[in-house]
Amino acid sequence: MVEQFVGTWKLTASDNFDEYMKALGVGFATRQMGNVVKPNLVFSVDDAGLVTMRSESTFKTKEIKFKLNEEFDESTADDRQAKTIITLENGKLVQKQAWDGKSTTLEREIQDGKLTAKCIMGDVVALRTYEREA
Ligand code: ACD
Repeated sequence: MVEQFVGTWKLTASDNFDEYMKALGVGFATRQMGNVVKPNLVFSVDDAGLVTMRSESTFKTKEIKFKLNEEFDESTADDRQAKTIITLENGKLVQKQAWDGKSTTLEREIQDGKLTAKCIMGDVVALRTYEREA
């Protein structure tokens, strides 16, 4: 159920994210920002099943609106123009982005009340942990 993600989450831990950004091809200056910024992640869902996922930070705020299983155009925080599709697999929200013949997957799930985002690019995996805002 996508409802379990609804609410406001704040980043509390980030592991190997620099390597993930390098694998994406993100340049130095943007990586410096990516490494220090602690975004809030805000999920909501409306009656029609339209999901809004917003990543808010002092560096950049990005919002996507999507329906599960329906491809859409996404402009990412590091300015990739991707074709994205998000599915729900065993409670895991799986976001697949494709651009320039490449692809990456972001898997978000709730574990022990925390939201984890596993960022996968080839054999590089980063793990980011979010906790509910008090
Ligand atoms: C997450 C991971 C989201 C990963 C998104 C893009 C990765 C590539 C580069 C990011 C560079 C800088 C910004 C990093 C975080 C700021 C987020 C603000 C807007 C999205 O979901 O944790």
